[in-house]
Amino acid sequence: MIKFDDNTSLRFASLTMASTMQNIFQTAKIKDLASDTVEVTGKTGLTTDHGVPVSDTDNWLKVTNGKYSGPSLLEDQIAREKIHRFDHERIPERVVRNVSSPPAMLRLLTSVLEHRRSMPAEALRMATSRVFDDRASKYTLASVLTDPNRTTPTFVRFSTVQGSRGSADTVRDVRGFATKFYTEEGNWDLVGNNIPIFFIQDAIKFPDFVHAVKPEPQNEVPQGQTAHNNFWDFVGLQPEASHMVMWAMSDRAIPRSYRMMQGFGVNTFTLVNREGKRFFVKFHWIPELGVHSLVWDEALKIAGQDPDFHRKDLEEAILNGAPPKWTLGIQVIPEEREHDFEFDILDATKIWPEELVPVEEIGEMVLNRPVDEFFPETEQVAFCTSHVVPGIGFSDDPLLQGRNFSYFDTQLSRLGMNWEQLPINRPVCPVMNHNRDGQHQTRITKGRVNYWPNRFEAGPPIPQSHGGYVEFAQKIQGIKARVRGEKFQEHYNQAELFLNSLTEYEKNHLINAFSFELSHCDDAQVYETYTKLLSTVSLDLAKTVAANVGGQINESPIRQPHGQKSTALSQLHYAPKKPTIKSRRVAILLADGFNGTEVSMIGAMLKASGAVPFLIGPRRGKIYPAGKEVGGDGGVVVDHHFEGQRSTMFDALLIPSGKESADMLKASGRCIHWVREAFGHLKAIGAIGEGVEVVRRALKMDVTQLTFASLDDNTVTSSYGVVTTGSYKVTSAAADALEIVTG
Ligand code: HDE
Repeated sequence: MIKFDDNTSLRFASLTMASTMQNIFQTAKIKDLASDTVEVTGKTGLTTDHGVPVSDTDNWLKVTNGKYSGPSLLEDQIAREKIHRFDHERIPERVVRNVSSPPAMLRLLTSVLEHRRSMPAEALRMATSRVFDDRASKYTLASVLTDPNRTTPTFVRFSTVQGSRGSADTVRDVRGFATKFYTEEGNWDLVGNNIPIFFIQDAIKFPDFVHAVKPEPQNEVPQGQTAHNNFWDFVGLQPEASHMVMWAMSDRAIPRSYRMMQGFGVNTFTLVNREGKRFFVKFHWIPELGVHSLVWDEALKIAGQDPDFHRKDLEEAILNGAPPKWTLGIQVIPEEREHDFEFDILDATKIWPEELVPVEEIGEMVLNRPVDEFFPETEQVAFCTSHVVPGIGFSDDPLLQGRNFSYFDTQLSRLGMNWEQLPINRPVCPVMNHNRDGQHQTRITKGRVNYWPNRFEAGPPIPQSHGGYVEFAQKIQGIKARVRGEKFQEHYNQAELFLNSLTEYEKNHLINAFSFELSHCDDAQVYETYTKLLSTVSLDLAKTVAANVGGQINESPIRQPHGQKSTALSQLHYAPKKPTIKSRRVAILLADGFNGTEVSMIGAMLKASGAVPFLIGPRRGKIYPAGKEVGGDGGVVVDHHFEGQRSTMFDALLIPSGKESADMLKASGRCIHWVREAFGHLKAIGAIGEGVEVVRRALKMDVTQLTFASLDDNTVTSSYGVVTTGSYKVTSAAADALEIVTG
């Protein structure tokens, strides 16, 4: 950490503050980043990059006669430095995955979490991770997966794939779920997705796939979606993509939140235990809040209304004391069982059905700290699948083998040489080797040698007995050829398995997604080829989609359906064990004359249960409860105007009692639209007293036979998610009701 003497001038005040803040950093990575962290405050004085105080930031040095400006001088090193820095602010975008979350640190295990809410804000900067116990030690010697007494700081970056930087969050797309664990044995990067499989089997196809999915070369459209000729052309001619296309057209591709999606390492990795025995492994992240999605109409609207929805959602939850949490699971297959399955366990277009290989839960992580600055952290973080630690290794999965080359390679063009030394990328454990020099070398290594062996015995290799990484001695035999394994040739069974495992409404969403996307293709050859291919997955599905989009089917598909299901494929399987409204956004719609006591009690109750209530009114300013004079004392300041936020931004809607308020809401077209839209998007709706009439007015146009569930007769469930009561009486019942309908 930089130290300054007592005479430090004003300009160093913030640096010194950052230095004292170090005391509150508790994890190794936070401490490490602290040495590069400064804070800009009102007291901060400006300096050049080389530390010279700057007295004028507004006027380039000129030759002047006092009256006219005169020519600017090249001599002005302050101006030139400022422009030079500006000229080089941008770095190349990632070739894929440009829309990303403000990532965060995380930790594993609950014990600390329960104390977290009462901690001061700074405590949120602590990020640690732990496993439950040493149950995974039968599979691996990796301490990060087996040592319950250790905490591991971790960095997470969520992303979309198709769109360029700045495109909307809620588009239909696969989400990236990339984690970097700063372990005591070096960095381990688990670079995953929210879908357990991938479009292709062999890394050599990746550039073709990415070219096809990205905006088309002749006009650079579309942005943020796969609904175009080239994508469907490619996947129609590449049957190995069939399974992944089913997932991409399902609700998984429009998550409600990054906090409510699973994560998967996708590729098959290996674990090695202390006895030298090897296992194949797939990694899973299971969200505490369950797996939830938007409905398509909602996703489309949010993309326009709040394109940064997912990133803001993540930050809001962390800052509101509801840090998202995932359980870490592993599926493990011992080496000798590698060939026991119908599919090849090294084929990344296949899942390992949980009925065959159960998920073992070994730890958890909590994402509890947003980054301080986007660029140096989120943008400069560089993940590499090749970053593994002792006890974790690779398999011959041909997608993984290629990824191991690609990530390392891509960082060079994005970040330049020595990118591992950037603060967000460097490990917390010591780094010492004889690699030297190159652009952006920041490490200064003392001593006379930069080679091994040397006469000082400085920087020797670390033997396996002392923790050195040793590759598993895998037996290999064969010929050199461009091939894939035999079982890699089957592409449809698991696509059908996925379809069979969905609920009816999930299937309907899938049909609508196919219909939307293929309708956007204007080349008949493209959509006809795809609907024909779909016949092999499911004739029924193909018929429905083909009828919608004008495609063709194959009446005699090349495969007999197997009819099997796997329970863990429907999102319903991941509903939280106990429904919760924690971190859910609840809009309370009100106008002058609302029931003040009721609203303040409900607001308090919602906050107590971890939800985030928002007051929405006809004006952003004070709104007055019944009995208070408008413009006088005692109003409440609402959070948003009806127009400023839409129902799409919220999970639930509540309309309190109060005659005047309800009359106003009933007469407002915008409010009626709020209720109707919330209903159409399957949001929970609650109404009290006169507020019930607002809901009835809004919904009678849609639903003639709608029967609301009413709290008055203790009925709290409704297939429509609408709950009403004559008056606000029992707060706990209301809480339960909201909890049920929102959960
Ligand atoms: Fe990536 N992928 N990928 N990928 N990928 C990149 O690396 C690549 C694949 C994934 O937040 C790039 O740093 C190849 C599967 C994520 O910074 C690049 C292949 C999965 C991220 C790259 C794949 C992923 C990337 C671009 C086929 C799920 C964002 C920028 C063999 C398990 C990481 C970068 C972040 C990013 C290559 C397939 C996940 C070019 C060659 C499968 C989450 O290196």
